[in-house]
Amino acid sequence: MVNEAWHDIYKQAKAWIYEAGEILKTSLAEQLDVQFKSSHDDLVTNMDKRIEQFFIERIHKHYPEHKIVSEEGFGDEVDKEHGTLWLIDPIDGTMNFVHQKRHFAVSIGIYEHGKGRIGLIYDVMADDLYHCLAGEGAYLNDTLLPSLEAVPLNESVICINTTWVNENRRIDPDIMRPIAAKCRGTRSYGSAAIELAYVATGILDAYFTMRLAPWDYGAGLILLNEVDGIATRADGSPIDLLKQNSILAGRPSVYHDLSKHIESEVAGGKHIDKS
Ligand code: 2AM
Ligand code: CA
Repeated sequence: MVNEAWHDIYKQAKAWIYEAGEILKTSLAEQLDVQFKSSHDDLVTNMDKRIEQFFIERIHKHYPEHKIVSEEGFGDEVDKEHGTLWLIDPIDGTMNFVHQKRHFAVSIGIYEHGKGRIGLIYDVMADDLYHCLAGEGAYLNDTLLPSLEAVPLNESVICINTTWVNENRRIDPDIMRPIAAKCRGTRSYGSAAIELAYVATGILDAYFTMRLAPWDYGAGLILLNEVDGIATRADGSPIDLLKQNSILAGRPSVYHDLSKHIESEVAGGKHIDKS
């Protein structure tokens, strides 16, 4: 596809994401219908479904040849990274949407034959749009984001969440404890998309999580790549765009520090889930 066509899609997707944000904002004053999915902490609302349908209807109408993979399952069956693919999370941070009424985002990553082209993460309540068209710089609203520079580990703020202390541990907690002790601080915001956007802007220095789905990280990876950040699975292998993955992402210096630490702990016999 020629660059002009990508500019049109970029403009259109931004307009839709702002429109979706308005619908979400308005909905906070209304009664939400909240349901459990796989467990008590896995929530879905009528709004997740409504916003997903909002995008699917528009994308199918405007770009009938494009495919969609989205969280609530109204998208397409996709098993190969070919063609133009939209990875959509209508609400990333649904628990925040329900409980905090802030720190939730609409996340859209658009790929062509597996290559990231457009990344959009809209933090609705902050009215912050993190966006990029690959090769043309990443932005927070109208501000160009600089390339990520080196930061020492002991001055870094790292985003981690409880997936490493949960009962069915996917990582040996002994791998994580020294990291938490060596960095300056840890944070957890409850929306992977916002957390990846924070890494892209440099207000977080790295992000480490044991399980994310394509719609959670689809946009974040494209933004991060645009500012020379690095993202892989926890064991350093490439992220499979159509599967659940662990994610280790960061500015290069901190990414490499964490990666080396994990690698040496695993070589010493500590357990890490390969996903
Ligand atoms: P969600 O709100 O769209 O479900 C919370 O730390 C982050 O992890 C959120 O981005 C959340 O996305 C995501 N998340 C929660 N449970 C998950 C699961 N079972 N698999 C993948 N991602 C999950
Ligand atoms: Ca979601």
